[in-house]
Amino acid sequence: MRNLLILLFLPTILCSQRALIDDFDMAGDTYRTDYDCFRLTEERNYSTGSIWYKTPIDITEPFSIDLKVMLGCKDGAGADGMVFVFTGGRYRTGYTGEGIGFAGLRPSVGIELDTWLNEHLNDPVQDHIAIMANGRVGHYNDLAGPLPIPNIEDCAQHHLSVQWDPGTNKLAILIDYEEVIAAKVDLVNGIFGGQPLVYWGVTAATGRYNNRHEVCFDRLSLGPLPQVDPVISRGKE
Ligand SMILES: [Ca+2]
Ligand SMILES: [Ca+2]
Repeated sequence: MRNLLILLFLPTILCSQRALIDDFDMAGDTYRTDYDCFRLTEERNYSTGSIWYKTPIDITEPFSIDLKVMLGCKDGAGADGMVFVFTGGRYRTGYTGEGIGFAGLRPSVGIELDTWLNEHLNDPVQDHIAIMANGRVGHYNDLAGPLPIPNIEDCAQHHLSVQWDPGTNKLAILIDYEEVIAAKVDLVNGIFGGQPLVYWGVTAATGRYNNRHEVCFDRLSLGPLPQVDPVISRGKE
């Protein structure tokens, strides 16, 4: 009986793995904190940083990536935000300031958490989230959003989950365990030119204003997605 139970639970155990700190490369101003997270920027102007998982992931298979993000303690004067990125080529950090370390990366898909209003990019006044393609940070051809969210520069860690289902081409983003935005997109053919192996990571940047940006990785789960409550998805479907 005991062996049977072990066999039953084995697939679940095997398809979920805790991301280790040494599984990531750091770029730009990033450094590892003494509590095993990554600080991508300090409270310093014109800073940028990124981390990248060293092993590419196969986007023809379903997966979810869970992490915690901290976007600083300054609301009104805090900038610029963070972007979770899938990228095809050799990974690096994109442009600073309003580029949030994502601008200029191509081919790519970015899930932007933007905390600074740039009117010429069509940013909403509030902190906002958007799913964007190919390093374009202006909100003119977003895959989903931009969607205003409550102030996220609240000095607290927030759980972020990125879930990909190639069966339905749904890329869904959960903040603090609630789905807030989703896009229907053919990642393999529509974005990455038929290339199924892509790198993933997180970028952050400051400009004329700044904030402290940190990320801690929790878990990479390969295989069928966990069931989540059917919360209203306000992204483009
Ligand atoms: Ca912005
Ligand atoms: Ca804010």
